[in-house]
Amino acid sequence: MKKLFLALILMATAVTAHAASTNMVVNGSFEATKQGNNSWTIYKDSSAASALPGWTSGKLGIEVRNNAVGKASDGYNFVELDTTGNSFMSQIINHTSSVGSYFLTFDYQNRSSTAFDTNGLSWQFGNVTGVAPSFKDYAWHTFNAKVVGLSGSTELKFSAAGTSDSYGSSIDNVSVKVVPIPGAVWMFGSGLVGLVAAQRRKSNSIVKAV
Ligand SMILES: [Ca+2]
Ligand SMILES: [Ca+2]
Repeated sequence: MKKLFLALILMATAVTAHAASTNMVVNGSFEATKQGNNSWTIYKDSSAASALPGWTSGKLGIEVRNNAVGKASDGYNFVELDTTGNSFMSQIINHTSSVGSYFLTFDYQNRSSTAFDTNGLSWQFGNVTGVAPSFKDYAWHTFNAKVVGLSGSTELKFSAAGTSDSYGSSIDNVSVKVVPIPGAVWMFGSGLVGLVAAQRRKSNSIVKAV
């Protein structure tokens, strides 16, 4: 019985940890598109065939690059939102909750060999907005934000900022994950303790009946 109890607790811990580590963003690393090495393409919502999976684009589309003017921070592809001018991309994140907390994370990089003021990025998740810091280098930086109090489905949106001139910053590795609730594993474990105890009482009563 002790082995069964330990196995159930380990299973509960694994299930909770998996829920907390699941990325709620579809195609957050932009790898769903087979973009040729050292190439780029602008994707728009005008038809399903030219849309970027998971994302809604602004009128000027979303530019996907593979090893072109920089390298991805995760996988092969990354995106730029100053395509032929400043554009945006958005996605509805489902199954968010007003009682939950969420970590938004993404990687941001100034476009190499361009003036810093031609780059820039703003983001919005629910009613929370932010601007990526103006890093004075051309390296990838990871940006984090903790967001609380969301409704059942929440829009995540990134918009190009800075000068609208077709040269913009790079984005990759976008994720939204549930912030683990302290004690959630304990509560789940406590429930299993009760379940195991009930099974033990039931077994004893059966033994006595026999
Ligand atoms: Ca990527
Ligand atoms: Ca620009």
